[in-house]
Amino acid sequence: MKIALLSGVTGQDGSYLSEFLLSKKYSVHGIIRKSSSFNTERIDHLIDNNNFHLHYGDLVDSSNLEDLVNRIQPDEIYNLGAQSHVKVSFEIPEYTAQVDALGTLRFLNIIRKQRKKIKFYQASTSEMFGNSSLRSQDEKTSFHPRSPYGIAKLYSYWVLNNYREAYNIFACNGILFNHESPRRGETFVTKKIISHAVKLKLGLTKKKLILGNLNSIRDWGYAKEYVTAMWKMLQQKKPMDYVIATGKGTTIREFVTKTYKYLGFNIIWKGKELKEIAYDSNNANILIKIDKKYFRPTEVDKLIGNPKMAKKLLKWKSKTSIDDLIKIMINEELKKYKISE
Ligand code: NAP
Ligand code: F7E
Repeated sequence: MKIALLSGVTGQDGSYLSEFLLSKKYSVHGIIRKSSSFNTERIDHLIDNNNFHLHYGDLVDSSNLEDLVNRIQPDEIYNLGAQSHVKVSFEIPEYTAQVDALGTLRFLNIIRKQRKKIKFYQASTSEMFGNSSLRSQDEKTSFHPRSPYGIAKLYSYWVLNNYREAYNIFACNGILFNHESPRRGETFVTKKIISHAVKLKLGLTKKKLILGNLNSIRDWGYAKEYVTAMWKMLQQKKPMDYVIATGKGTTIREFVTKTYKYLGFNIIWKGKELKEIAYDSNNANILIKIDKKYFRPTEVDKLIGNPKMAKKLLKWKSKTSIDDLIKIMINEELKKYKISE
């Protein structure tokens, strides 16, 4: 039986990857942080599985990580733990670097010192590309990160490359573009829009949805599919870095329009920049407004990935369209209130 150790097991990707690895008959060990409130909602359904084990730990604590690797003796480590919010990284840049940059170095040093045959997956990100003038980004595109988050992740990308070359460690960067699901954190834009629109539809709120920059373009895929690519990378003969994306871009404005339309609202956009609003064509009620507090000091305007290499070498391809992803997220949200479309 193969053994996997995951950081970030309580997060969106950690929960899907755990399910996937358990289905492949792995023994799955997840690192959870001590929290003053419950943080295991996404993995509660796995806790009774005999092959699923949780351990307290933190990416800022080297001795803890070393102890876990020694005790568990994993075949594969998936480093998914991170302060993963781009806007928050402007407010806590030093902590973001501690976790997102040095956390990776800590794991790589443990592998270097102790057991070189452990395979290592690093959760890299399209945010490393920042503002790229290219139509789409692939493994050869140069980096220009635009946030402390993107910069911390770029450190991890490079240190992994260096350790792979210097010490022959089997390590891969999965350069994943945005991926969403019903398990997405509430403060990311897709989940924020869908949670609000569903409450509005059910008459549970009368409040307006307040958003930031509507013009940015993101390449949104389905998280459940993306975690399979992580595993595939570690099953190849040679360790490499791969872009994982759908290849299609959508603006935040288009995402809002699609979501509201699926729920039966016809919204009309009016005005520009901070004065832009969206109103309901049936009754002229204003549904969406803009507030500059949701803008970032530096924005990444457009990210669209080119997943050609993953398709060729990993035989991996995104299957869920943006419209289907919205439907999946809305229907799960409705289920919370025991209603489905
Ligand atoms: P997420 O839902 O925000 O989950 C982050 C996980 O990291 C949580 O389990 C969190 O624990 C844990 N964590 C935070 N700080 C930690 C620390 N100091 N020590 C140990 N664990 C810590 O993120 P996700 O969407 O699943 O993303 C997974 C990874 O992929 C992250 O590294 C993210 O940066 C990267 N990524 C995500 C996307 C995307 O679109 N989702 C795209 C590219 C890359 P708590 O539950 O206790 O907070
Ligand atoms: O923002 C705009 C915002 O926070 C997407 C993380 O998983 O993917 C994620 O980072 C866009 C940005 O995701 C609001 O300005 C407008 O242009 O959902 P987000 P992100 O920043 O793309 C990458 C690949 C990761 O690696 C990260 O870990 O939406 N936007 N209005 C807003 N964003 C938020 N959060 N809230 C708003 O109200």
